[in-house]
Amino acid sequence: MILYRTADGLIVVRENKAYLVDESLDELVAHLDLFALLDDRIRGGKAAEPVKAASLLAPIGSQEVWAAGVTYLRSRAARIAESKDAGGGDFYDRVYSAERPELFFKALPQKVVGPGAAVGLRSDARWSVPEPELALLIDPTGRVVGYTIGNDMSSRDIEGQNPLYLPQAKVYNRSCALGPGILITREPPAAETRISIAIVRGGEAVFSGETTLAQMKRRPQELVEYLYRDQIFPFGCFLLTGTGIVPPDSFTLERGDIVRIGIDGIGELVNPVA
Ligand code: DO4
Ligand code: MG
Repeated sequence: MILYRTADGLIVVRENKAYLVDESLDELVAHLDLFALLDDRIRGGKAAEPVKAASLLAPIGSQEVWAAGVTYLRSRAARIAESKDAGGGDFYDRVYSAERPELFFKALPQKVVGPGAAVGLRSDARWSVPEPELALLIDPTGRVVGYTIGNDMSSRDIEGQNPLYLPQAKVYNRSCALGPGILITREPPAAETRISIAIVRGGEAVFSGETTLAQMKRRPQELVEYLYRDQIFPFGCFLLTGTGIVPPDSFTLERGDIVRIGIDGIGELVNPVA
């Protein structure tokens, strides 16, 4: 089942039928068994109007958004290359195989955009890329209760100048997109689940790429264990799990581009670049 946040409230969709949900996303995430609660709503509920794409909002309440980095070989290689003049390459190599993963704070809800809304470029960046990532929805007890699509927008020239500039390269207005909805399931997505991206400029794809979850170096639960060490998340949180697709170094996003990210079983997140 997929949970959508819309201008008319929360809607859960199963087998193409939509059902209104009265609780807020914060209440749902704090529930002991979210899957069972929504299953119950569907069984006892009356089908509502289908979800309208234009009414979709970012599927987030009060959750913080965190992100993991260098969890795919492709990201490791891209980061080593972009930071070699700054001497940062060694850090990325080491974190790829270290026991402790790279985790960084990405966004508060007000910085997150939803489906159809514009993602942003930093005005002082010259080399910007989207990062298509599987996003976990984790409840306050540390259980992964859902999955959505995340775009970890990144300024590669700023990050590459000095790894200590990472927060500036990663956290700015409209630097994170989530959506279109949250897959609520008790089964983790299969290793062969595909993540794909197409960047469209003037009606033509100027970059496209694809990977699978099988390429991810770390298990989601391993990332969650580190994130929840000595931190409490009363409303749960989202965790982006890292990118396995990086465009060639000659590529930078431009205003007006359209970023389309698909993940099997979840849907497609589409955002223009502003
Ligand atoms: O270390 C920099 C960021 C890495 C990242 O965002 C990723 O691998 O997805
Ligand atoms: Mg990333």
